[in-house]
Amino acid sequence: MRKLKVLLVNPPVLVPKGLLPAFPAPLGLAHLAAALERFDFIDVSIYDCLADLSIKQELDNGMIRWGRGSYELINYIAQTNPNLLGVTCASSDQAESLHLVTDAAKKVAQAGEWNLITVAGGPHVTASYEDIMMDHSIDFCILGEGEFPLYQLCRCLVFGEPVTEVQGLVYRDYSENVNTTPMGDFIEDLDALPIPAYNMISMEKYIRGVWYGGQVVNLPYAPVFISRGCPCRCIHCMVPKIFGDIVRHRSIDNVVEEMEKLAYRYGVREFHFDSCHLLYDLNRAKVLMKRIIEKDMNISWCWHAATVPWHFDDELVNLMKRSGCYQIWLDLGCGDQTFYSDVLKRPGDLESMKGWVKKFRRKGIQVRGIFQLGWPGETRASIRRTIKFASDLKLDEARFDPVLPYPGTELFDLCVKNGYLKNGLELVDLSRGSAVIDTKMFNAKEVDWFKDWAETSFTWKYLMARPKMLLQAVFTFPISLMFRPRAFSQRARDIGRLWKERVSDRKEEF
Ligand code: B12
Ligand code: SF4
Repeated sequence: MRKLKVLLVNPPVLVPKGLLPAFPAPLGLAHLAAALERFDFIDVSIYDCLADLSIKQELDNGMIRWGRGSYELINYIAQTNPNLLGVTCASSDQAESLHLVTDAAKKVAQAGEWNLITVAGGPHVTASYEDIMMDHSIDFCILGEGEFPLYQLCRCLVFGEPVTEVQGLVYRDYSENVNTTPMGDFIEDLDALPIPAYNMISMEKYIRGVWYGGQVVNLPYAPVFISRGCPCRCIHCMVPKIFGDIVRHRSIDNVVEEMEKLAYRYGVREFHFDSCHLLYDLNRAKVLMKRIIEKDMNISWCWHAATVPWHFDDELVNLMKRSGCYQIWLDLGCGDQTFYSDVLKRPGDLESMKGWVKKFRRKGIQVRGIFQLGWPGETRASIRRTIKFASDLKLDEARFDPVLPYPGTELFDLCVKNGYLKNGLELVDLSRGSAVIDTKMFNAKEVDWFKDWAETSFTWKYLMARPKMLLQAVFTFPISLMFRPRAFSQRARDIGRLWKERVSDRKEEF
């Protein structure tokens, strides 16, 4: 039987000049490859453009493209002659790289006169497939969870089955109209999925944390997924669109088996749980932690996506510590309960977090906070409440980011509907770290200013609550000044603004 050659591509990444790329393993592709590998009629491999970050290209728009580009892709595709090329697009700010890959691929295939089918998938594709299909170098888009539809599409190409049977497929009909087939059921039993094909990506580099911006205390590290889907409706998130609105968990045995394999094969000593749902079901979480302790796995782990304050209890905090947890990231978005529940539509009680942060920190688990500023409908008062809340939480660190509307989210639709993206939105601007939304209350520039203000204000309160560190800062400040005059003038300006803001705050009535 003829085998279908499938090449899955992890595209190069665009990063603003001056910043280093921080891109972790392409888990989506590793999942897809593992799922396809099981079928005799498919020969699947992954081409990871990020396997070589010594290749860089400076672009006119102030971005650097890191990783293998068109030239390397063209050579590789010409040598391997795949029948189907699948490209992932993890986030919308990287859309340009998706088109770069499919464009290069189609050109080689046309020159070599062989028929190459290109398929795009991933979060951005699920969000913006109509725009994506305007590019004729892309034949199909697959929406949401990709394992089953991609397998179905491979069957169509080999056995001549009709593509209209493939679930969640976007295709052009004979009149060039773009059509979509209904998305089918999600994979109910996640244990039925094989362990991701780590052997097909540059795992040795990813686990060393070389391209990862987060903190790792115990290299090598690896991310592990415990669930898919979410019943919540947070306005900034499109997870329910990708994986559905019911949480599907992997069994604890299955999760632990993957962790053990990663530890055995790659010497992984630290695990990152990047799912909002690690503590969604308290009992399951406890069983996982007990298992790690019983097996004496001797690992460290952190929870990166604590977007929602699910219920905690004292036993859980103990188990977290004993099983190796050293850090959690609380990505709460804002610190104003009414705004948090009514506008951001997030579940949970923010006030309860104060006590829990204390308990986590007492146990030696660091708590970092991430907040976003400039939500539509947010007022100066709610921003101030967020900053106060962040300080009151007594976090180890807080980060304040501008709110960014990613296509596919309710937030994006809201911004478009109300004309909050006044200057239009270049997708690449979502990666620059600056605000892009002009709400009724503030323009994007003001939001960037609030971000500086929030950071300065938090640092100030943080130091005031820690006299030892304040003293240290007073001594090291003059020295750091000599080396970082620009940083100093920036901070001095922030403090000036902060002072002005405090004065004008008193005059304001909310
Ligand atoms: C872990 C995570 C991160 C990690 C690692 C990201 C990574 N690239 O691996 C970190 C913290 C670094 C991160 C950063 C960011 N992230 Co993030 N992240 C996630 C998270 C929680 C899981 C991603 C993951 O590994 N999923 C597991 C794999 C198996 O799923 P998957 O990649 O989606 O692949 C499946 C399908 O999408 C599909 N598929 C994927 N590729 C392909 C290709 C083909 C050909 C086919 C057919 C199918 C297909 O099939 C796969 C298997 O079912 C998701 C939310 C979520 N739960 O999915 C957000 C998410 C992907 N992130 C998001 C965003 C916005 C970002 C940031 C831009 C945030 C920021 N402002 O900095 C950055 C950008 C980083 C980047 N360019 O990748 C958004 C993307 C939304 C959008 N429209 O762009 C998501 C969806 C969360 C949200 N808010 O809705 N992120
Ligand atoms: S942010 Fe987390 S809790 Fe909210 S919808 Fe997304 S996955 Fe669900």
